Amino acid sequence: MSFTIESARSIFPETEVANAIPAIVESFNQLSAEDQLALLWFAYTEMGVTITPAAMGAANMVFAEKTLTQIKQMSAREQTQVMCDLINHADTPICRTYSSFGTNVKLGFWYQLGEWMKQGIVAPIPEGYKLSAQASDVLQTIRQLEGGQQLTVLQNIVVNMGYAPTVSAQKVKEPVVPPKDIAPRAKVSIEGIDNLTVLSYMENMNAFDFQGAVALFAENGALQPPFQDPIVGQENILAYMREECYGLKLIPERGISEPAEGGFTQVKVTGKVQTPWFGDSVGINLAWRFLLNPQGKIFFVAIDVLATPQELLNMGFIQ
Ligand code: 45D
Repeated sequence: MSFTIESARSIFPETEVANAIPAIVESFNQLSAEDQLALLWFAYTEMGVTITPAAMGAANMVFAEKTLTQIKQMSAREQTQVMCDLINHADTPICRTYSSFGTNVKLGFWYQLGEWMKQGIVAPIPEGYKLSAQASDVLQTIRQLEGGQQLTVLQNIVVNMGYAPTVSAQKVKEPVVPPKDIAPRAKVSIEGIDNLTVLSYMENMNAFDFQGAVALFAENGALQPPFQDPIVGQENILAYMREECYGLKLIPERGISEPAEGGFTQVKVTGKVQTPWFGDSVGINLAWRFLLNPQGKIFFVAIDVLATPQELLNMGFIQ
């Protein structure tokens, strides 16, 4: 019997994933737009982590400049309306434009609005705004998450705003910026792992050498980001990496490698990832679950946000 992508998804089934995240996003989405806007404001300003302004350089903010200028020139009422429209997935030109942005441009867009809200250039959350009881509950649950999981919630919410008429709405492809400064290559070592494919994967990702990283995949291999369906095929994975992975720093710590059926090898690595938005002030605890084919190519890799820091040590041994 050989693996399919579907069956590969359940390797290392004892891995405990932070399922609180999609659950929170789900209850967040049930709230009124005003509550969502205010809750995000409270969560974001309370987090106390500051965005590295350098990250704005990494995002291709030119795509959002026209829309941002347009919003800046609106009346306070119109500005609030635009923000509620984005939350409500309304069919407006701005919501359509927003949906065409890549993840980092969406984050940069809200970062800019947030700065303008602080400066009074964009309508702030009304002073003394009182969240509904449900919204207070959601905020309380977010407060109890660890920093990396809070960021994942915010990112998830921001990515899903706007209006995309069909699933395959044409994305404005972020131009393939020739590898910015290809980060200097550094050797990676992972306790318990000497598999060259896995080590090169980490090294290539950290060097933003996405061609190199994708060449490690089987032609029909797949990469499954946290809480998403697998992205299948080298070409799709490359496009995804170019859009989402500049500036990420992968910090694998330890792992386990074992034979699987049909000559495949399964490798689980745990560690952290840092996002360019927050630099080394926040690490997200992750697992990479690799399934390598008999030729040593990546048939499947899942990236999971871990439920607890203890999961960093969970290699699946019977305790
Ligand atoms: O609505 O190996 C206001 C892959 C109020 C690739 C606001 C990976 C109003 C393969 C405050 C203005 C990528 C899968 C909003 C690895 C309002 C691979 C603003 C994993 C919204 C390792 C809010 C990488 C703002 C991972 C500005 C897991 C919020 C990366 C900003 C994870 C939030 C990265 C920001 C994460 C969140 C980044 C900047 C979780 C950034 C999160």
